[in-house]
Amino acid sequence: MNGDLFDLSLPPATEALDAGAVILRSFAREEEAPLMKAIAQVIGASPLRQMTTPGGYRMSVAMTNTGEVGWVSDERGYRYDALDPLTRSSWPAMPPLFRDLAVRAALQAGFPGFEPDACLVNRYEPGARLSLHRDYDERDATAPIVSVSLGVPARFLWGGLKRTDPIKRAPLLSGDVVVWGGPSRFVYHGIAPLQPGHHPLTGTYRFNLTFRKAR
Ligand code: MD3
Ligand code: FE
Repeated sequence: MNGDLFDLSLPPATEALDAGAVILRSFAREEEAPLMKAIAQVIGASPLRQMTTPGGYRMSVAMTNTGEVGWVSDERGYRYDALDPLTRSSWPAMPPLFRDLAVRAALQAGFPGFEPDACLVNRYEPGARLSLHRDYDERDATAPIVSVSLGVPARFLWGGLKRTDPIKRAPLLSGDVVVWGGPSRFVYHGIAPLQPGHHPLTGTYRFNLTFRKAR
């Protein structure tokens, strides 16, 4: 029983969500307000928009990008583009606050030297969802993807490398950061329809930032 009352050990800094997937609970907690302020600036330059899938569906998640390139979807397919098709200008530069957070999270998860060149900004309204998919439009398969959740909680779904693999579920709360690399880089994943909720910084919305090395 020695030490029970005097146990000052910290909770683990990293927790494995799956092989190669590391969850850093509350990693971005102290930066939520400045992150939301930077997101507002990004949206001011390149507005959120609901993109169309190659299959002709309008996505329920509204998106924009920051960085050298941005992820876009339209009737012609998915790709990374240096220009925002809406403004016909470059995407806004990645705020140093964004980049530093992503680089620190990747390092903590065992991926030193992460150099994100793209950050997809997703905004979920109540009912918005992201159906099961894989992210394979990025050129560098050795680089992880870093995701930052802000605002209303979401239910994250992920499976395996095959669409038919069993689906696991985990809540993603504001400030949580997940790093997906190695064997989990190409797993199927999605977000269940957002439940009504409220967060002091985002109102009824959930925001998600995903940092990628696309080129
Ligand atoms: C696992 N975004 O933008 S974040 C996406 O919350 C995307 O907006 C979701 O899936 C969101 O493509 C989920 C968690 C996440 C992001 C990328 C991954 C998990 C991933 C890439 C590979 C494997
Ligand atoms: Fe994804």
